[in-house]
Amino acid sequence: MYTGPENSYLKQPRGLKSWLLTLDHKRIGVMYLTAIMFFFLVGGLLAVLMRVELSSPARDVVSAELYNRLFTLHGAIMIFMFIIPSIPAAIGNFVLPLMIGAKDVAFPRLNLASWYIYVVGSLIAVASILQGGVDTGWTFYTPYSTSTNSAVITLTFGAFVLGFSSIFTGLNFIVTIHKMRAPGMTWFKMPLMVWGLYATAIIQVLATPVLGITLVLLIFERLFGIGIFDPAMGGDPVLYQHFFWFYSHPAVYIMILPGMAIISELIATFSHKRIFGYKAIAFSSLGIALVSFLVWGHHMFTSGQSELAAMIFSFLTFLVGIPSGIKIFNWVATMYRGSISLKTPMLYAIAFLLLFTIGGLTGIFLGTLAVDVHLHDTYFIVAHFHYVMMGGTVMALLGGIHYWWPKMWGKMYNETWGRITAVLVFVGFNVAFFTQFIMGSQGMPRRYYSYPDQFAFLHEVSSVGAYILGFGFLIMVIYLIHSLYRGKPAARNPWGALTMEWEAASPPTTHNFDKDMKLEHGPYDFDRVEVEDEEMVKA
Ligand code: HEM
Ligand SMILES: [Cu+2]
Repeated sequence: MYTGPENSYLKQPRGLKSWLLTLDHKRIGVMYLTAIMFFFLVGGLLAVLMRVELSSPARDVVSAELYNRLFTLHGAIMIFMFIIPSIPAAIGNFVLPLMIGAKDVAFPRLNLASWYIYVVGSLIAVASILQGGVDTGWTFYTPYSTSTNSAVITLTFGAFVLGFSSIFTGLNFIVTIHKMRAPGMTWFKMPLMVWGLYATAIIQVLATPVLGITLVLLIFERLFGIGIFDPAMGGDPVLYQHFFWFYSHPAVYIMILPGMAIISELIATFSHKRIFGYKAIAFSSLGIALVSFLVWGHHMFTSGQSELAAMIFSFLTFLVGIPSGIKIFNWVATMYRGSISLKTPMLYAIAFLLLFTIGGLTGIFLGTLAVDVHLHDTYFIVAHFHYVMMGGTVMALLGGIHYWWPKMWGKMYNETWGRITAVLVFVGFNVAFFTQFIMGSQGMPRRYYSYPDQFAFLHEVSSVGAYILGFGFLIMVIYLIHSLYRGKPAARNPWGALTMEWEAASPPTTHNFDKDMKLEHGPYDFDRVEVEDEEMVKA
């Protein structure tokens, strides 16, 4: 299928075995990308099935028990197997060494091991389906998760294994960023993508072990009745929630920070302008990483925690808005008076700005103690986190996939179809999820397969939105795969960008660059450097 140069990393060395045993970060990135897109498809199909059920108030296609299993599996797959590894492990693996002018990551064998651990963890998690699935929700709250007879142990053990993959990727990236930068690339000459991956890696390494321990405790509680979450034995079920959210709140930043990292690159390149407030963006990533450890109690306002604790958590939650707001402000300021080119990746970046802002601001509503008591466990929550995770991270991921597609495969995708699809995805997404803010504020609870007639109209609209979204993804799959066979050969630097990965061939050779790299200009010096844009077409 692929007809690029013989010496590209895609062709050398040849054979399936050379892929399965590869130590090349680019190949590992491509293998991750394939795997996460597969799970995105599976998770997406489960979502569509739920939306079919929800398109009318009555019971249509699935039973209550099956519905519970669907949203649990959808949530677990989307979180643990899709979005957490998506940008860092798939895109990050591919671009990080290229962006810092290195030949590979610091520990290539550990990198390959991470991929295998990911595959094994995913297989274990998916095996829970064979045992009849899990009905607890992806959060596995006690006491229900210790008493239900569904396959909790298998799914949580899978998530436990997946955690190691994430930890090792984080460790690898931290060392790579410290040790492998090309001469001249000081910390403040790094692309902002690298800062974002660095902040993410810190959370991956510090928070993920907490989830690992929590899940092991849950498994032990089920197997041996150790009593840690069981009040009858002196334990406390709410303790589980503390442990879980101590990881899972920072984890939402494992999901969003790399998305923000991509957005910085897209906005600078397609505004053709020096990024506004480089240091502020870099430090706000670290700021978000730090504050993310202090706010987990906002998931527990209704759990009976003390009022003082709730007030403090509420206040700390507002603080997260500051570094996030700084980023949004700086991106908009970068676009201001830039020479903006509305290529597909930039359309996704703009979608991110709009949708993440809605997701983030509704997060502030939810962080407000009194408001959250009303909105807790309603569709407002479902809408909020889909705006952040899908409107934020998935939009950034799609932008990143299109942006680095020419580098990854040496082929250009069809720009017209790219733009049409970006609009479809944007419209479908909003129709599917904005409706849920309204339903949520009117009291529609989450995790129900059937509901009162008053919500019928909005649910139906929401389902139509999901179908539009699904249709958009279908077109995307078609034109992306088509591009591999028929796409125009990509130039070295098709977007006229200044970061180092664009100095490598498209696709790069096995060792990335044909010379030893040295930093010659900053990543956003558009005002100083004339870029050789081999195919800079005006939009
Ligand atoms: C492809 C479009 C998507 C659609 C149509 C969709 C739809 C849904 C639906 C219908 C629910 C169940 C709501 C309920 O009954 O409470 C749900 C829950 C959830 N979704 Fe999605 N979703 C999509 C994408 C995503 C993505 C990309 C992510 C994360 C990366 C995600 C993460 C979750 C999570 C964590 C839950 C909660 C599961 C639980 O309550 O345990 N979804 N989604
Ligand atoms: Cu949180």
